[in-house]
Amino acid sequence: MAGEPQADCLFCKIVAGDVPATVVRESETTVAFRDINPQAPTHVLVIPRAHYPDAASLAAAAPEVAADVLREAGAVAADDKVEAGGYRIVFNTGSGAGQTVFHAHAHVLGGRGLNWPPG
Ligand code: DGP
Repeated sequence: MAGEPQADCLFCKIVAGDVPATVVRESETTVAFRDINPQAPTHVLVIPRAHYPDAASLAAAAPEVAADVLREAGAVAADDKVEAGGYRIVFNTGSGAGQTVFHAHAHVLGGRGLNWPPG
């Protein structure tokens, strides 16, 4: 069921503390941690504590939590002091777009020049 922890979900395991991660921020509804394979000097994932498979399903089921994810993404950029240089918030949605973990997450990327369009 949407929102319920999934036994086979890596990010649910990070939320539960069963898989270690470098957590940089926590809120009542979200956890932010550094990506294991960083693509920029700042590369942090912000996830809802509850399980939703992607950003669209999160926004449909729990729009207030989707807003929390965005607010925390901005806070990560401020904490890492990458606001001034510009940063990117990315939600890969679907395997064709590069989504590999099907627990909604925002990538926060910054600290280097970011090209457009992305690859
Ligand atoms: P995506 O491809 O958009 O689904 O992004 C998933 C990201 O998750 C990818 O950038 C790598 C990251 N990732 C995968 N496994 C782990 C892990 O065990 N720990 C951490 N911190 N990040 C992970």
